[in-house]
Amino acid sequence: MGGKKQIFQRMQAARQAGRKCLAILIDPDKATPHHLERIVRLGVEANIDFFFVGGSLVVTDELSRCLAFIRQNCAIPTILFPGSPMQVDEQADAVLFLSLISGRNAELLIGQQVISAPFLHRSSLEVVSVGYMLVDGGVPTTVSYMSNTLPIPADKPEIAMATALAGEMLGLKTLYLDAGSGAHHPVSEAMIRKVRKHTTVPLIVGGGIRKPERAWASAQAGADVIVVGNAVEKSVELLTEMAEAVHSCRMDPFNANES
Ligand code: 1GP
Repeated sequence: MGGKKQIFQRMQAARQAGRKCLAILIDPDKATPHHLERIVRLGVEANIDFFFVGGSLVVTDELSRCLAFIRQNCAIPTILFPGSPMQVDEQADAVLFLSLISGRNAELLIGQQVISAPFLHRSSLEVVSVGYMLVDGGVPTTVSYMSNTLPIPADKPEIAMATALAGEMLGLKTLYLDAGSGAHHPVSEAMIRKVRKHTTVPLIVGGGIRKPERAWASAQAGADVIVVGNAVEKSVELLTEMAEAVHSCRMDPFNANES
């Protein structure tokens, strides 16, 4: 195990330096070859940090084609963001090994992980464990339906904080606050700030981030990795502005927990 691109170390180093990362989420079912070609080209130009690849419900076999294209055309690290244990492909550099700690569905807390662990152990993929927290984004998303769990209420930062703390205490290497793809409301700055203040591992934030200003504000509030999917799917040019916004944000690593 342990991919050559050392994804976790990159996230951790960015956090320690106060540098912010942009991850573009690609849903293989929606990415046409033309779209993919443009995303990869703009991603290279804008020097984005990661491609997340996956979806809650990947219904075609496009995953492999999508990963092969990215790999052949750029050196940007690709990270699987799997909606099910079936979405494992060694063409990626790493896999987010998600435990849905905001929910009480045992299958998604530990069940699916038990099924996929032996496969991942034998694979070349770097396994990055994630305390995955679904936050109410004002609309039922595919992931809330598919996971059959209740999201954390948007106006309860203290629940997110306690959940995140428990995740870190259990040894999960990263945390992910997700309002879900296509959320009406992204995770609030107050919630991001609260989680940031009480935890020390890299913090990933996504769901419903449509504007560069919002990406910047989420990074400024304490997110280390900003994830954008839908907005760039709809308008690829936005990728450049998103990267500028996220990369222009700096956080004093020594005072990061005070933000
Ligand atoms: C969803 O955080 C990601 O899991 C991205 O969401 O597609 O709304 O940007 P969007």
